[in-house]
Amino acid sequence: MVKKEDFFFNNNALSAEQQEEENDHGDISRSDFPPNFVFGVATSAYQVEGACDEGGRGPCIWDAFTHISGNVIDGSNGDIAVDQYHRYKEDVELIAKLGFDAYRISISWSRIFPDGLGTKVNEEGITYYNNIINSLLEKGIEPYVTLYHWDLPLHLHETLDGWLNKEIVKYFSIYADTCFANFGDRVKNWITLNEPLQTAVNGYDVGTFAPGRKEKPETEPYLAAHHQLLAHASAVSIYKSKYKEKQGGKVGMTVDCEWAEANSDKIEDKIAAARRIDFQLGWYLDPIYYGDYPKVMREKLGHRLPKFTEEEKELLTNSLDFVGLNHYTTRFISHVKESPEEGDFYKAQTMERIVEWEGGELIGEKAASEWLYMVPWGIRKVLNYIARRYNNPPIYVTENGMDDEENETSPLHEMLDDKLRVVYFKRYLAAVSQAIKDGADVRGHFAWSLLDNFEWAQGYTKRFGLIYVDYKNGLTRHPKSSAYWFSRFFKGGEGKKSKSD
Ligand code: GBH
Repeated sequence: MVKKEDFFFNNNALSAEQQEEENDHGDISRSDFPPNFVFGVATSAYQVEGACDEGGRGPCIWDAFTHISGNVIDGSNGDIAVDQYHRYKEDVELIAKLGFDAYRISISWSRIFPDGLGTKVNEEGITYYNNIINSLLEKGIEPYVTLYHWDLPLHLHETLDGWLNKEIVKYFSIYADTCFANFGDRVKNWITLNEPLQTAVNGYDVGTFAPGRKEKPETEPYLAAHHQLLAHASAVSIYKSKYKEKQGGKVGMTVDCEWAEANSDKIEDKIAAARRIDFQLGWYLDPIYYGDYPKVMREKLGHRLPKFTEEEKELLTNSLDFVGLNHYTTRFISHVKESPEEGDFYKAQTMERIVEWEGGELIGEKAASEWLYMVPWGIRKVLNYIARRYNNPPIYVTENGMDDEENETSPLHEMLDDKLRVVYFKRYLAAVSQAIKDGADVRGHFAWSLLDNFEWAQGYTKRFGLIYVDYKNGLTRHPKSSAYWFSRFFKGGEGKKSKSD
């Protein structure tokens, strides 16, 4: 167990309480970041667009998954979501008013190719993304575009088993090529995949996300991960050979990582924490930076882990202009023989995730989601880890944020007064600025999320937005205190603690 006081002393870091005190004197401000540092907000297509059968969009695996009862806690789905498809102008307007530099969206693959096969482009889909990209640029907001944020065209799942079939690499490549060709004159920052780990583990091991497979947990997650990596590498090679010179953009991939801190000084706990990081980041970044999966994964998984050919290794090498990092929370890790968690991926890690300091105090304040605790020092550690382990690549924090519980009985003004979210961002941003001072090449931070939206298996029960969406009153948008905090922060000086904070 980790003793809190010792931990902060040994790590030369401020605890939440110390940070609070510090905040009373001088707050985090815009000038703590380099002038060209990018501040953005993020969403993803399935979570916000809605219009599921408009504009020629084909069905995706999340349409099918959400319509099976029991898969989403409140029985909801993204059919309408928060209707960004029809309200993008209003949303862009809000982003501009608040003063963000960038907006990270994702493209719905089945809006571009309704059956995923890449034979016939759906022009209405192209028009929609042209419209949103153009309105962003008109307002001086830089689009950051993710190609795949979990919404695989359903037809590819039904006919090819989706990510389990190597053929998917070909279809993803055609799709990526089409996006670069149509939008690349204006989009300069691309992200191929969002959190391939979650697709592999939740989609093909524990089955809590679409396509909900859990039949062959000992092999399928590793295959799904493998094909995602190959799809990424192929898309990047297309960008490099056909578009990079002319368009001059950059392509990254977004990985997710909870920081893993050893639960004691025991060597086996330290090894377990390192292993935990290898299973998250190493799974995707080691093949790109070192040509193969981490040694510990090869040892633990044996023949269940697919192998790369020499040619594939070549394609993967140097396939990232930047690392996108989604980071929300941190755990203490201790070594155990048998993982208490469901899922082959967790069993293979022989570790237990712990959320308490010695003495029983929580690792950080709990948000609404079961898995989310506010632990600002974790983001500094994970950023420094990436810098050290992967030769200091440019990093964008492509998601970071926390959620409130939906509460139908709370009055609107209470839901808009999201004090804890303001504290979360102040502390996490302070930790990001420390990581930059430590030497990590962090280029930007995107708050998750612009709006309350469809939170996957949690439906609409969790609210991650800087902007409240009134689901009962015509999906109207209402900026929360955190949105106004950001806007003062951008103007400089006014991020300082004021009486209203
Ligand atoms: C991101 O995933 C997603 O990219 C984004 O779409 C999403 O809205 C956002 O986070 C907020 O969740 O219930 O214990 O099985 C973050 C990684 C993956 C963390 C799923 C929580 C479920 C944990 N998330 N995971 S559990």
